[in-house]
Amino acid sequence: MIILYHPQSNSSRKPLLPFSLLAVGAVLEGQHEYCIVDGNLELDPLTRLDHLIKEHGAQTILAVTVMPGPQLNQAVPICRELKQRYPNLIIVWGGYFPTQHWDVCLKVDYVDYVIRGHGELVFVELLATLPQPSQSQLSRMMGLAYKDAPGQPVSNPLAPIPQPAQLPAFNFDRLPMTRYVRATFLGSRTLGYHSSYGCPFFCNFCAVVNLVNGRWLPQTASQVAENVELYHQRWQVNAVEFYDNNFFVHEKRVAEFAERIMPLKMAWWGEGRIDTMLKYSDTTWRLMRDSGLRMVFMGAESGSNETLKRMDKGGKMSTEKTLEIARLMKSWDIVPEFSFVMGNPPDPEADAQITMEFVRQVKQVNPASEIILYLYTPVPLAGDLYDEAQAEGFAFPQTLDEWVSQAWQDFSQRRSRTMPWVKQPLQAKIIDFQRVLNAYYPTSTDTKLAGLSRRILRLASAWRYHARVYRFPLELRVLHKLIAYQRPETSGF
Ligand code: B12
Repeated sequence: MIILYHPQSNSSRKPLLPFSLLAVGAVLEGQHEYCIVDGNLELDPLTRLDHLIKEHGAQTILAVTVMPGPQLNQAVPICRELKQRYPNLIIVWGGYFPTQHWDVCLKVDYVDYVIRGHGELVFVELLATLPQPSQSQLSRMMGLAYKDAPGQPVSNPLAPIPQPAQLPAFNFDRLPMTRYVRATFLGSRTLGYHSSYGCPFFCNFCAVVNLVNGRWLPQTASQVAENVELYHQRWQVNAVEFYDNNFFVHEKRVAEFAERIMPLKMAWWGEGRIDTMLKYSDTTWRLMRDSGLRMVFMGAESGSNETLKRMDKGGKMSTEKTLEIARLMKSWDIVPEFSFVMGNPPDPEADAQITMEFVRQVKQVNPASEIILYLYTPVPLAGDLYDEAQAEGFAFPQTLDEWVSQAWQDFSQRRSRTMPWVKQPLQAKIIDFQRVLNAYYPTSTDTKLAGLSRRILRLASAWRYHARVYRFPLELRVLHKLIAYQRPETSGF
């Protein structure tokens, strides 16, 4: 029996479909007995896992998907406890966190193997050799990290990414689908979908590069449209959020998809690149709008062209392009959602200042633009920015216990206050700016925020916004609490 376990992501939000496990499960169908345990749906995941292991006995394999942040926080104590109770239980980790920090994961006795990258096929290969693979078998499995004979962590090179168009379809019957349908600003019955692997760019602040090394492999437009139609028919879904790192890479695929789903009258949302979408034809924009595209999340990243160059955004990004797409999307009535990475080394003060001013320009051009401000958070081996962060004294934890400490949980969720190159007053400045901006331009994604509350927030913040007096907006803090304002960056992916 293989138990595919998704630790709880975030207790404060409704559960989202665990696509990592749907993808892994799809290749097990018909070959292995398996079940999915989604920690987001369980009151007591440890007891549930324990029951399953007891029921299925010694041959059980626990395969866990782990993202940094809350998932890691739940995966560590649960795996540790289960290994103590069942020393012969084989535990395999996969997903973003172990892909990047495989060596740290393999230092503990409660993680036996790590699957790195898009590893569903490698996982099947590993299963064929369990429970006692030889070192030579292990050393040949691309995408596997394991312990060598003396017990030291070693990793093989990443496996080629499987072609999603040729992978078996997700088996949604493995999950209680209705529990994932939720109301969002897009529609009363929203579900997520994931239609492509990777991203063809090498932005050096992004963890996706470590997973796919610049490759992007999609499902076909008709596969995606068929699944959206299935959502619509079986679960009366009226809105879809695409979790793809970059849904809009291929214009023809997007246009064909839009055309195919047009009759369904759905609303949809996805993540894309500014420079890619600026090249789209009017015909594609019209198809996207008419098929229900409401909002596109895009990394604008910085208000400084110099920083953009250093981020390796492919050399094609500029602040002028951000303004251009803001204007263009206004004309199509599709909301741009821009994320910015603030406080980049080596001069985080100046960097943040320039970006804050730039955000104001974006709002002037298109006031409906959503703005998401993140603090620069290094990912391992990702170029100049990481090198500079290291030079300032940054180092990743060397143990899982340290990773689950409060300070590193904050780091993983991009709200750390202890990054060596970002000094406290700057952190506070960014938070204050965000507070004023969010009050003056309340997000449209918070469906509970009524017209009157929006007007109150705007009125209360107008003088600060106009006079650029962002410091200590205590009154806005109180207002945001009273109105239960939901910040867009905490509700995003
Ligand atoms: C949906 C999502 C979420 C959901 C959680 C998902 C859920 N079901 O509950 C929510 C919104 C809660 C979330 C939160 C966060 N997320 Co998130 N999230 C995503 C997103 C958009 C999609 C994930 C997905 O479904 N992928 C599709 C599947 C098919 O791919 P996959 O997960 O990589 O799985 C494949 C392989 O990794 C591997 N694999 C994965 N697990 C396993 C397990 C086994 C056993 C095996 C064999 C293989 C395997 O095989 C799978 C098939 O190929 C990704 C970006 C992306 N497109 O992947 C970001 C992403 C993973 N998130 C990210 C981050 C940073 C976060 C946060 C930590 C930060 C934040 N935004 O506050 C938070 C907190 C994390 C948490 N645990 O709560 C980053 C990770 C960066 C990093 N440094 O590693 C990503 C990459 C976004 C980004 N570009 O920055 N997230």
